[in-house]
Amino acid sequence: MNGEYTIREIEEQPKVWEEIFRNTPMIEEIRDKEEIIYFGSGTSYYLALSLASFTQRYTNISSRAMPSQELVFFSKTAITNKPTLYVGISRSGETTEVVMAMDKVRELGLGDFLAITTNKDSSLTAKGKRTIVLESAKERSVVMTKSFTSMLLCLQLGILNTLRTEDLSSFRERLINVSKDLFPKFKELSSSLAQKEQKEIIFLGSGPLFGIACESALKVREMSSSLTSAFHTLEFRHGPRASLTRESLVVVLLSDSAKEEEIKVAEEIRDIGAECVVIGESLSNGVDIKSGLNEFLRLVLYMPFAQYLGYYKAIKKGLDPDIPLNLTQVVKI
Ligand code: F1P
Repeated sequence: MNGEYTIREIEEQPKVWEEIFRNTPMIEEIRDKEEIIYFGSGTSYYLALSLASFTQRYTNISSRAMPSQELVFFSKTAITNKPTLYVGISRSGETTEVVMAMDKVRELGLGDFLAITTNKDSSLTAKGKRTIVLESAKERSVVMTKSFTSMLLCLQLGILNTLRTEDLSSFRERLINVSKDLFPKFKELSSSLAQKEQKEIIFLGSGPLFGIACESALKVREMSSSLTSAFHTLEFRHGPRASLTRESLVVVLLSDSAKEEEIKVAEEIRDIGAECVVIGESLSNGVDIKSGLNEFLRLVLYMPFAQYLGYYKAIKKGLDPDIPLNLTQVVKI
């Protein structure tokens, strides 16, 4: 059956998340740092975007995300002489640019080097000073689903565990309990939306949700070869909305900090006649996640919507989500 690995990996996420809560790492490397730079490629870069926003919010340390290629080819625009923690993110641990970037920062950078992967015998594992390996997040599919949310959650928990500022057991309880209803809710909504023809599918997100919006757009694009894009929510007014038609689907991933303005953007989109789905917390008109978690802690809960949408759209188009067109599981140049 088409997509059997992908659907299984999507639905295994809460189980892997539970295991990560049971084995939460410490990330002592953040101590005494003036900069934290997360780097990865594709999905792993989008993970870095959300994680950098979360990290600066909780640690007050300047935190940035960049595509691995920028560290390799434009290292002078990224590396400073400040004490820095470099974190390489890679499901396979074999993406050429990520391995090259880790080499580069070790050669040029000051500070510490951490890696996270699902592949314990990878080249990245060999290059990092310390590597967090999440074998339970290993995937058969080309596209990243549980590996994305698991590596994101693991690094979030590692930072919270090191700071000792959050009650991780209540975080775990809320995340796992809400997943029981949320996954079926997203599955039903996404499978119904997937039956419609959309000219374009756009995801909007602010703050830590911009990385989630980018990853959501990539998931649907990769699995179903659909035209998708992602923007910061209010940025959508500054030009990108020009392409909206009745065949457009726009998904607004609501934050807490900009919620009121983001809802106005959604209303403007509906006024133009495009379909608009709003996903957030404490919502009357939209999909209410009902986690009781803030915009930084509930990040992984937004992902099943786009993962299911990509899966069902691929099936509708007669494609196999496990083997997306033009893609390989590991990108080596
Ligand atoms: C990540 C990546 C994904 C892409 C596809 C192939 O590589 O390039 O971004 O969507 O799944 O793998 P990595 O995390 O293994 O470095």
